[in-house]
Amino acid sequence: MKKLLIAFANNLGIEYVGIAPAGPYDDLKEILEKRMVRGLKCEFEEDEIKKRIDPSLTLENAKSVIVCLFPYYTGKIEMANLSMYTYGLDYHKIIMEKLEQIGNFLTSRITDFRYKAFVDSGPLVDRYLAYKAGLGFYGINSHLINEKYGSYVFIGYMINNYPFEPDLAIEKTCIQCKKCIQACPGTAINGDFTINPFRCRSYISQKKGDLSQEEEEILRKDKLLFGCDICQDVCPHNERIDKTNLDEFQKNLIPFIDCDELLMISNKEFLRRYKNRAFSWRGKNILIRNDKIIKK
Ligand code: B12
Ligand code: SF4
Ligand code: SF4
Repeated sequence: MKKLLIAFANNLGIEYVGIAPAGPYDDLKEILEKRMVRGLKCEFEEDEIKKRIDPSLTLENAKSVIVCLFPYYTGKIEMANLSMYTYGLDYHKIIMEKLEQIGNFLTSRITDFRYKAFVDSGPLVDRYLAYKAGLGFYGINSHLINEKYGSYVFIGYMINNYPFEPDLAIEKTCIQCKKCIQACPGTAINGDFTINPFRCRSYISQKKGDLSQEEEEILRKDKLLFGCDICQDVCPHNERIDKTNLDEFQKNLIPFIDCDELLMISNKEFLRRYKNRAFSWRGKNILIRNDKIIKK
């Protein structure tokens, strides 16, 4: 059955698919508890640690987790003022569609097959699952790095009730050159494979409300209006990587947004034009605010 799953996923263009065990994940519990004590948990994450380490609290009788990588590297675009992960159509939608196709396929093959699919906004910890499923290794910048596509990969997963044989984690880390630590505009990279989200420019660029002077200074250190790519740009593991093989992330790219144009249009019009883009989820005023701060 695992062979059939892999063949079906490959047919959808998903080259990297692996299986993580169904937990509970005691080693992750320790990481999350330490992080909580250090005040590093942010509001974009699931609150309850027990839900993050135990798939069976999300799907009763969970037996394994299918994990897939979705590369999105398109090559550097110099005039870009958006982060690379938002160039293409919203990855949440594209990935969910592919995971649902896998779900339908397995439902047709396995009696009483049940699953729940997630990308980004699910209860579990996506990078941890990809690591456990043998799809990559950790960087000091906290990214999950894949041998072929580097860290420019999204992660999607399906908690399910079929006991697929788990894969083995790759027992290595990045080469620890520390270039990401030196280049990070927010000095957010702690050096122990964790980051401080509140100093991360990506977090600040998505944070609503007024920014402190320090946050504004961090934002001003780069030109991107949304997100931050610096710790990936400088990473040697991203030097000779392949561009995405997925059609959906190769076409319809919007690497640049003109804030003068945004000032002229209503929120409704903004959503009409850009609601299928990951950079639009916090609204247009965040982008306009960031533009003003960066140009100050
Ligand atoms: C909250 C969140 C953020 C927050 C905080 C990020 C953070 N590092 O905590 C903010 C807004 C800052 C953010 C930014 C970005 N994010 Co984000 N984010 C998330 C989200 C929703 C939750 C992250 C989380 O749970 N963190 C908790 C910590 C404990 O887990 P972790 O981040 O995976 O950290 C791991 C390492 O620290 C490692 N670790 C810890 N201690 C140790 C010790 C040792 C020895 C070792 C080896 C490892 C190790 O284990 C942890 C568990 O996996 C995930 C999706 C999800 N639900 O998981 C996406 C996710 C992590 N983000 C993603 C992306 C693409 C980004 C950005 C690149 C976007 C951008 N260009 O601006 C940046 C990158 C910033 C960075 N350097 O991490 C991708 C990452 C894909 C990848 N290849 O790694 C994810 C997985 C979404 C997805 N499904 O594809 N993000
Ligand atoms: S995304 Fe930017 S601000 Fe965040 S850790 Fe990486 S380099 Fe630092
Ligand atoms: S830049 Fe160097 S230290 Fe940072 S993640 Fe890449 S290899 Fe590791």
